[in-house]
Amino acid sequence: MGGFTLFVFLTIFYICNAQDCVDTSDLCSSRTGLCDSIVGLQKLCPKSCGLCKDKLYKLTYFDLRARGEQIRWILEQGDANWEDIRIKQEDWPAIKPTTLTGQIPYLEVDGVTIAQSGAIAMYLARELGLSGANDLEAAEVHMVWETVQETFNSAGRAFVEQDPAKKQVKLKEYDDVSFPRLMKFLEERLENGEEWLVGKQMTIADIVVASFMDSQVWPKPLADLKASKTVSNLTSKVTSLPKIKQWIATRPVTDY
Ligand SMILES: N[C@@H](CCC(=O)N[C@@H](CS)C(=O)NCC(=O)O)C(=O)O
Repeated sequence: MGGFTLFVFLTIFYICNAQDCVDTSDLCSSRTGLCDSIVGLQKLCPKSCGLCKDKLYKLTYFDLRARGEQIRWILEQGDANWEDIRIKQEDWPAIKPTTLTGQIPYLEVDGVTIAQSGAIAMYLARELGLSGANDLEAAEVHMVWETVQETFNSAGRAFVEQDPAKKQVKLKEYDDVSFPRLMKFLEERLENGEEWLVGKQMTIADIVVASFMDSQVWPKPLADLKASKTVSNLTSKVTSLPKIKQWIATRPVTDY
């Protein structure tokens, strides 16, 4: 090994293994920047190279899985230091006007609040080393995320509809269009025996799909969700990851 290579290796080794957590956010961001600038380092030692372990992420959502659960899984899988803030439905009207967009989830980190679940998911994916190997893979990850979200939104529209006739129309749209479209899209990505949805490693694309399948027992019965062997296998693989498995076993129990 040449001297320079050895130097780079030792530097990376030091950064990855440094135990002294410095929780000054400026320093953390600059060190994260250093890590990002060395090709592949984020993959070797995600979570800001182990230097910013105490960075705290606060996630606020209802006491439900629904739209918040995928973000909780990302935080768990990324081994993040995070707080699970759950708002009671009856408290929401008073809190709503104080939020950025009048909606949840939102994430607070380093004094900044981020609304919109897509923005939160993509930000955490980058922070925690779960966004793919390069920008192109990150775009593919985002594509999967949006496709799942459209299906989630279609189910949501049917769920909240009060008028029985309109509800049937919305359920039919979910059954005939949204859900099959998602399954076809996912099955095609996995059809050549691909291990993960994007690239050669697990990303939040796999997490969001597994979380959707795990939570989405309405309006589809579980049997329908399991009809696709490839998607069902992927879901099992993600839900068997030790950190996610542990989260599922210990998380608050909610109806949906
Ligand atoms: N586009 C937003 C949608 C957020 C959203 O619809 N949140 C719902 C809960 S799942 C909400 O805040 N509902 C309460 C309200 O709108 O007052 C996102 O992806 O975060």
